[in-house]
Order: sequence, then C-alpha cells, then structure tokens
Amino acid sequence: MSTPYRVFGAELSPYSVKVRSYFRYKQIPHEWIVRDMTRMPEFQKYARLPLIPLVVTPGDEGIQDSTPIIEKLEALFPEPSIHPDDAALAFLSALVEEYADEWGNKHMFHYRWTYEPDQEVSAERIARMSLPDAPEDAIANMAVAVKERMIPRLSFVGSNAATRERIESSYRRLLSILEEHLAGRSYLFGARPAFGDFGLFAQLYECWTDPTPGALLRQSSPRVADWVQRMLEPKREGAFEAREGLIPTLRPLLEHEVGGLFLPWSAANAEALSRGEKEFSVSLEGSAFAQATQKYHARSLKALKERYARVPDRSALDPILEETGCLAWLRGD
Ligand SMILES: N[C@@H](CCC(=O)N[C@@H](CS)C(=O)NCC(=O)O)C(=O)O
Repeated sequence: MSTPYRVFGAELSPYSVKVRSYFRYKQIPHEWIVRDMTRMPEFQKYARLPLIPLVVTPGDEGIQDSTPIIEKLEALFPEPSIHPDDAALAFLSALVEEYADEWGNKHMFHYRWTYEPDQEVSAERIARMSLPDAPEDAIANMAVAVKERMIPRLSFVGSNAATRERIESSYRRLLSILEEHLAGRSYLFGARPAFGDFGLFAQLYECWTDPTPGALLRQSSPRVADWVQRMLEPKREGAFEAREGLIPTLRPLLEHEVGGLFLPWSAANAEALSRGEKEFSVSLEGSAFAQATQKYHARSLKALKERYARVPDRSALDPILEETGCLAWLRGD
C-alpha cells in the first residue's frame, strides 16, 4: 500500500479545514495530522512557510496554500469535479472561493480576536491543541502568549474601531444572503459541492465555533448552520444546478459582497502596493476602510484576473459580472 497524503492542519485554521473537507469529498486517502508541538520537526522538514495547511504528497513533496493545493489535487483526481461544466458558473464559484479566502477571513479573524469571550475560548483551544497532555499552568501560559501574538494581528485584516461596523455588517449580510440562497439546495451551486463551497464554508465554520459570530449564525441562519455542518463531510447528492435557477439568489452575494466590498478593496490594495505604499484607504459603500497593504492579496487578485482571462467563452459570464459591478475589477492587468 502506498503512503497516503498527509495533511498538517488545525481545527482553528479555516484553510486547513477547507483542505480537509476537500480530501474527504474526493475520498483521497489521507492522514489528518494536528500540527501540535510534537509534530513541529516533521512539519518544518516540508514547510517553506510557517503556515498551515501543509500537504505532504505520497512522493514526499510539501505543498502549501489551500487554493493551489486544491488545484493540484483536482488535476490528479478529477472526479467528482468541484467545477460546474458551465464555464460561467465555474468562474463564479472560483470568485466566491477568492472572496471567502480574502474577505470572508476578515469576519472570522475580526470576531475571534476582538471580543473577550472569543479571544479566551480561541486562545485556550489553540493552547490545548498545541500542547497535548501539558499541565494546566502550561496551557494557561501559552493561552496568554497566543492572545499577545494574535490580537495585534487584527491590523493585518484591517479590523479596528473604525472598520468594525463595516466588517460586522458584511458578516450579517453574508449570512442573510446565504440563508436565502440555501433554501431548497444543499450546496451553493446545487446538489454537490463546488470550489466556492469549500472556501466559504471554512471561514464560516470558524465563525460557527466561536461564541460571538457563532451565536449570530445559529440565531439568524439555520440553513447556513446546516450547510456548514454538511460541508465537514460533503457528499455528492445530485447535479450542479442550471444558471437560471442559481443566479437570482447568488446575485446579491456578487453585487454587495464581491463587487461592493471585496474587489474594490483588493484592487486598492494592489494599486497601493504598486506605488510602494505601506498603507491604503478605500471608500467601501461610502465609508473609509484603511489597512496595511498586503502582498499576498495582490498575488491572489492577479491569479483571479488570469483565471477570468482564461474563461473560454465569456458571453454568459460578462453580463452577470457587469450587472453586479464585478467586471471592471477583473479586466485588464
Ligand atoms: N493562504 C493560505 C493561508 C494559510 C494561513 O494563513 N494559515 C494560518 C492559519 S489559518 C497560519 O498557519 N498562520 C500561522 C500562525 O498562526 O502562526 C492558504 O490558503 O492556505
């Protein structure tokens, strides 16, 4: 028997949970390895960056970054595909995946490290995970250190008193849009999971586990809560749905969240970086959103534009992107 894939990750890491759900859906033999202190030497042997998830292939190659990990595996294990045959839907699913990784992460990170109950629970969970079988005082000390490290990182996602309402209203709106969209369907693009499901569910799963955003999610959006659970062990229940049925309730997500917030924010970040600026500010739905520039987001926006440029026939896609205010951000270089 050949060695299975090894997935180094953690329950509190959205990108790890995203990749784990993908392995489960595709039924790719794998071992889920919680990256605790005892596994660090093995992790460091393969990791280029100190980030999880890390996938080690049966050929002993380490791969990182959830989006390329899934893309590499999808080429090796094409069935069941996570991409709808309809080229417009396949792109929209990838767009949702990017929105989730880049903007949806703000919801998750903001709530986890802004409010005290969330900080406490998360820091303790991380400490217990990292130090299995350690005495309680060691766990408590590590929890303090985790908070000291993570809370200042709120600035990396642009979370502060001035942006709080922008991030939280986006979270509440996302939940209400998804609650509507998931009426009568199991996954975002029909009866089987698509690329976009993996990305978006993972951020919301983390929100679901945390006290403040979890309570909001459970109270306001029972269908979203069911979908989050379903996505932990996703199954093909049927086919992807036709465009006509999906677009009416997907449109608000594209218009308000993707076209209204994520793309203008990401484009402003990329522009500021190209001018060598350390910070940027962009007006999103009429209010200023300022944060430090991030190289990572600029690279993923470039990859998203390249994906758009590769869509073979954009005649069905462009009108949807145009009417939702997404098109202008995806064209050009
Ligand atoms: N873009 C990467 C992001 C991975 C990432 O940011 N992982 C976080 C946890 S979710 C991490 O490992 N952070 C390192 C740390 O907390 O020390 C991906 O999609 O995999």
